[in-house]
Amino acid sequence: MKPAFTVHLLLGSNLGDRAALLAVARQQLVAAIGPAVATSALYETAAWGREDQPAYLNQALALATTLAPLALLAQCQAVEQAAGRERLERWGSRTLDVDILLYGEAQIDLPTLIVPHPRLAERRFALLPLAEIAAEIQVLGHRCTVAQLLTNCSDLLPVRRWSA
Ligand code: X6L
Ligand code: MG
Ligand code: MG
Repeated sequence: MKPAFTVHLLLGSNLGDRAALLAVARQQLVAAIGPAVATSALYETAAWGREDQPAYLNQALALATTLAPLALLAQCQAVEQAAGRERLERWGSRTLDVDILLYGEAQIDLPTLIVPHPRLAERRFALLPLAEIAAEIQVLGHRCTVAQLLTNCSDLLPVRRWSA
């Protein structure tokens, strides 16, 4: 049997019916990638990078998978496409973004995929949902846990738990 890895993804949406888009994305990701191990709450988060944009809903998701990293990336991108994502401008608003934060304990450095996500430590919108489901995981390259990255994160943009 192929070994299964636990992968941690970050889902984000700031266009359309954000919560519905994330719910459909979760189902499609489980079908394409593997069973859910943990799911964080939804968080409403101020847009990073382009602060004139609508707020995001972000959510962290842990899945068990036997897919290799680039096959996993392809499935994440297919689910973004299914949500009607258009890449109009860098850092622009989007119906769905699916980012790979962690792939087991692997460090991956390919032209199209870097894991752990290189900007993870600077973004409260990713660290807070991830800490809810993976506080004690070690983040390679940083030599500390997700909880410690969150404690040390200087990002001040608002991130709060969201309910419909
Ligand atoms: C200077 C200028 C320093 C821009 C950093 C940071 C740009 C993050 C883009 C930056 C800069 C990004 C999400 C988001 C985006 C999301 C929230 C990005 C790419 N994705 N804001 N902004 N949630 N809250 O998922 O992350 S665009
Ligand atoms: Mg992103
Ligand atoms: Mg992305």
